[in-house]
Amino acid sequence: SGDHVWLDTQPNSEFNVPIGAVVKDSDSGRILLEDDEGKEHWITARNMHMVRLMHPSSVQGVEDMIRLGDLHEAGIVHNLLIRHQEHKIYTYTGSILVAVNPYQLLPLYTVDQIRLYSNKRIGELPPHVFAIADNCYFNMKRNKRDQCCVISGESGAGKTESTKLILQFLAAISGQHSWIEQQVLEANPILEAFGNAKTIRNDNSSRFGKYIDIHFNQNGVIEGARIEQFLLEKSRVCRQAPEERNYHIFYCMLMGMNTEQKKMLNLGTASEYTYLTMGNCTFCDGRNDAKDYAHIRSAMKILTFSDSEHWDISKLLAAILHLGNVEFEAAVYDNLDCSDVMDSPHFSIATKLLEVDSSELQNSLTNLSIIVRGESVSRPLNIVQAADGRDAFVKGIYGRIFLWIVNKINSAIFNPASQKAKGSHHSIGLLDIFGFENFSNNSFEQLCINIANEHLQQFFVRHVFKLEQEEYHAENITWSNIDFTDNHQALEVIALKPMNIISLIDEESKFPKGTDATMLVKINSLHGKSKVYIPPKSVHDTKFGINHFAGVVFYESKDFLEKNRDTLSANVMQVVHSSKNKFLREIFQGLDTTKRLSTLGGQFKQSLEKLMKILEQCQPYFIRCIKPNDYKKPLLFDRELCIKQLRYSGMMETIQIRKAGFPVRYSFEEFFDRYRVLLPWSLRQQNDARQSCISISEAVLGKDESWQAGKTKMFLKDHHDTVLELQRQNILTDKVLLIQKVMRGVK
Ligand code: AOV
Ligand code: MG
Repeated sequence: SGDHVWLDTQPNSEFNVPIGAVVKDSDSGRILLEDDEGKEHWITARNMHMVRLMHPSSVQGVEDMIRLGDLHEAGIVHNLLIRHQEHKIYTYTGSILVAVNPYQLLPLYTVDQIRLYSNKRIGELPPHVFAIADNCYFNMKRNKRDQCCVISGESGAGKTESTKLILQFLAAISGQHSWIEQQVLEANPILEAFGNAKTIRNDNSSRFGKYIDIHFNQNGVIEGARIEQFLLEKSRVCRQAPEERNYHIFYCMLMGMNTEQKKMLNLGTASEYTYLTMGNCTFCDGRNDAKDYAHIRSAMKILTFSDSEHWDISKLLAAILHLGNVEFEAAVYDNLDCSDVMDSPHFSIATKLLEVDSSELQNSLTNLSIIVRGESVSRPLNIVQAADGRDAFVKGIYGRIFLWIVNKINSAIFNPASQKAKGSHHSIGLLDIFGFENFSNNSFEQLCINIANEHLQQFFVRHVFKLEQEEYHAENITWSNIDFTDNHQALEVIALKPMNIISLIDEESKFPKGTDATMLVKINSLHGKSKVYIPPKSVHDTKFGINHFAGVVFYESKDFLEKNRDTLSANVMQVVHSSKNKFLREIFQGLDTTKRLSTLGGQFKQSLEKLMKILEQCQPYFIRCIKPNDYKKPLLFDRELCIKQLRYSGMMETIQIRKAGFPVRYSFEEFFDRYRVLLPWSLRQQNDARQSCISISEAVLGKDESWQAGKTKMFLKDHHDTVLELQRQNILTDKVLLIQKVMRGVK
């Protein structure tokens, strides 16, 4: 009784791995087990093969998974489970942090905790996201190199919260309580108001990706920052799935704005607007839209948005809501299906807010000009086309407001001096994108989101497995290869090699006669046999599948081309350019209709590739966020869901390579420069850099196989780095220096 065991009840099912259990009782030839989920099992002698004794390290749980005695999936998931039950949501795998979403506020992020974690090496204290932030900062100063923190995990796993915590930590330890630090922190509420929304996966789901690059001066003080955004999901402005909401800002504005302002914009309550009620959900439990609005307003002031700029934005947001309520009625002229704008106050309010000519706007929404043999010809639109055109206009406005806001924020927080001082000044970049998504209905947006996640996974695989093992070989390190799942092939088919899926979508979008159906035919003919692509089931089926690293996702191809083209008709652009609303004209500036703009997919691909280049220049830290259940509930750990995430993120192999490998590497010169103080006196005369490094390591880390010297570099484990730093710190404290001086005097 009291023994801990692994219980394997269904050895052959896919997501079943043995569960931890404790022996409760026994009688004639049977034992009673209680498993990790509280279920009881009587095991008879005949079934004893289903039970194995647990390693002591699994009974207590470990802070760093490379120390697990039971190095198998059951061991990993059990370790995370028992820690999660004790509110220990952070666990290391070497210096990679695994963070399980607690879905409750834990007292882990106080000022005291910030103080506690500052200037400590990884492993000195229990695992924490602050420890990662602190070590990023320390590494930046020590190695004089840009750092980045890549945060991954599926929707709702906790990426955005982790990003905010790191940002708060860095602002606190950079230690000036300056205006710029506050500005960098307050950029978040604005971005989230305009770029986050309630989805069924996450009440505060990021619908855009962001890379925040924080710039520090030579003294490690924040001197500025820059935010890069990726592909806002514009379709949400016009359409939401059941139980989902539009962007927070709309609901916040309607709840938080004062009566007088609302009157000026003719605004009512959220339930009155088509664009806010498509998901049949205008409230979000746990959010206070009115309070958030006050926060957004104050954040905007901190980021130097003037009152009139705020008002300009509000006017356009209100115009969007009114446009959404505009309806079209069918009409027939000259035997053609046409449409008219139905009479309603909403249309005239929208025209007033947009400051455009009413008949011109009406005309541009119900007709389409096309150029035929050099001449502009007008063609009427039916009611469906007219509504689509109106939605495209609205999406254009919202997307442009978002870009304008990001630019505005950057103009407040970006310090050109830090750009000039590149080389001596360094930065920490935080990447927080939209997590992997698989809904019951997935479209072009999901494809882009999931491709971004494929790129991130590849970045992880490259760094943790590929580059690492290549370097061991190049440096003649004793090493037996560790296998890992590489998503490179999939990424090639989807986005990299010639004629990849995304480029076929792009090509078809540029082709005037291309349709979603012709696009599918092309993809089928080129990738029908690929393991990555799953063709539609029949000629009538419009859904295709992609085998992503995180699972198969089926995409509805309808509207793919339209979404990818992302163009506004010349008529609508004409209305914008002739508007008296200066702000409306400003946000559309530089958008010339005659120029063929690159597609959404094309722009996205470009910005992703640019991002990957930036990341390649940095020393990366990784945080893997895990979502413990689908119900946003505290203390509920769904084993199967977690096993799935651990599996596709490659956690098992990651633990193996971090356990056997040498993730910390220094050239002999770097190593010697930093740790020469640790070289025993008797060996100080040595001239050979490599030999000196070996001597230091033997003295401090011991003579064993746990570290190695290669051809040009020292190869160490994460904890060696900690030990070396701590010893160095000790030696450099004044007391020791003083003793050394005295000793020298005596000699
Ligand atoms: P995500 O960024 O990974 O999803 P979030 O960071 O928005 O996920 O987290 C989702 C929700 O989980 C938050 O709104 C919090 O309620 C809760 N949560 C996450 N981390 C913590 C934490 N450390 N402590 C307390 N609660 C937490 V998406 O943006 O959908 O991919 O596109
Ligand atoms: Mg997020």
